[in-house]
Amino acid sequence: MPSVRQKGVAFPWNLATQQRQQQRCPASTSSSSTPAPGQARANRDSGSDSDSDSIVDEEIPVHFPNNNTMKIPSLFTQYPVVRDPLVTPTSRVQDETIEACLPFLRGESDDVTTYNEHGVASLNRENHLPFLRQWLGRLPGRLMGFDAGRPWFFYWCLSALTLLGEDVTQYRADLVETVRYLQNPEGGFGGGFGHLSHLATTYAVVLALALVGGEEAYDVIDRKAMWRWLCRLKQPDGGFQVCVGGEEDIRGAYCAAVIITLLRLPLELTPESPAYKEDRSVNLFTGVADYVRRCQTYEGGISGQPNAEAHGAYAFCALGCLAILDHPARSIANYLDVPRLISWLSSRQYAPEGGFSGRTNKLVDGCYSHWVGGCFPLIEACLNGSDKLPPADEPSLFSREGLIRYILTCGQDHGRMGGLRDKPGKFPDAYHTCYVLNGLSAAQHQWELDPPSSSSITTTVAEERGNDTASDAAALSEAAAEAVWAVLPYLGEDGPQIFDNKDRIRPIHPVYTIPTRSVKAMREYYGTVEGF
Ligand code: FPP
Ligand code: ZN
Ligand code: K
Repeated sequence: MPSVRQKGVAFPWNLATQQRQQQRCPASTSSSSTPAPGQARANRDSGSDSDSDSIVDEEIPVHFPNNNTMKIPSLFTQYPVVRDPLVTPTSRVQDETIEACLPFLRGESDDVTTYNEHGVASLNRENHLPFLRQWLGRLPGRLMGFDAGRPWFFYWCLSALTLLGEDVTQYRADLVETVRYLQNPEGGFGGGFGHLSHLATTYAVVLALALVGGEEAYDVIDRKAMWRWLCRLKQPDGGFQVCVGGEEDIRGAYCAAVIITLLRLPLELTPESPAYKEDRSVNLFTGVADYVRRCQTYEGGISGQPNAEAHGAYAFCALGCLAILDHPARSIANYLDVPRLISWLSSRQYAPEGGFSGRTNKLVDGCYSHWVGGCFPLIEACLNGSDKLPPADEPSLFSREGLIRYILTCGQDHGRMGGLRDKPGKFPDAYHTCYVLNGLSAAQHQWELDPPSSSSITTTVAEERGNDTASDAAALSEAAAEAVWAVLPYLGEDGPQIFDNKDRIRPIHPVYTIPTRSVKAMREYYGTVEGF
């Protein structure tokens, strides 16, 4: 057995792990019972203090007592080979997280009823569905604290149900009657009845209405008031406040861009806008891309505001926003340092967990399956359409296998409760159910966006006039919204499909995070309504 102890340098973490594992697995030293799956795994239980030289697990597949061999690459079953030996509170919680995930990843968790031959659990669809439906019903009084975020529950649940293949048009009438009273006459939707309009809750309402679809849903939105309200939120530095007088951040910019293009609002500013200029040289999209650019940090990731800490949730907002303003091959390539962003995004994926963290030195969490995982289709569209950047030379820029393993083993409640979650030990909730499924969908599909056509009028216009007038900006974003994102199931060039076919969920639009047909139907409707 090879030893990694050379010239007096030891790797104490593996020793600690091994000792912890021995403590946790008394069965390995007793001959009384059949070992649980994985306990017969080579090397793992054989260590003793006298055997402390053999402290790195060998790459041996996990063997099972029933002669069934689960094919789990050792990358996902053991501690990373290279680690910083400095112990800090951060490294401790990281190790605790690995310990909590390993039984799930190794095919050993008693919570999981069925593991397939790849050591992957099946999607607990039959319990996720009622879990989601319950959050769309009447909620008990103790949940009153969520009042300010009610629209989020509509979007999270309707979106997750849609990903699972449910027809959500049955919720249309109830949704319309509920959100009608969240809308303010001065534009936008608040979280609860009588609440101030907020960009996040308005974004959630608009997406929820798009998901249920239909004229009744589209007609509930007062688009003219919405446009006036957005003009008041637009700031001279290019960004958007999230509510009148509130904070300005990149969520605001992304939510505004989504709302403007789904509702096909004009880009001209009202004189009430803090960004208004008499010469009309400023519109709703002026300076947005530059605002996003200022949010890229020294780490390569994106922060919520210029000069703050990079976080995965903001990376998605940044890329989504740029992909709305123009074709990602131009907007992302022109405004962000793409290689450094890819490096930062890649660093968010951890082994052995396989899932993503939201920021440097923090823990894996299922919701980043979307916030970080959802960045990759946009990055790929950028690379493949750009002649300034090299094409993505890998079939995938992240380990889809790792993400799928994390989601299906660690990221779901495997029991009757259903729902998806942050990590083992955490309770599932509607937010995580939505975004973990979004991430699963991103990992299971592959997107192709037509490259920008260099001969198109919009490109010429953008290059010649610097994309400053409202009509130029409108032409570019119009083309971006109409561009066809072709989707294929990702079959994997790096091995067999590790999940069961029945667990493939629906694809969603990589920018708008709702099905492409919902984006189309809503935009088509507002394109045909008389006047504005
Ligand atoms: C840190 O939480 C989280 C953030 C700084 C950003 C949260 C923002 C979003 C999830 C989405 C915003 C997007 C829209 C479209 C409204 P934490 O410290 O609890 O988590 P961490 O340890 O994983 O960073
Ligand atoms: Zn989370
Ligand atoms: K390219």
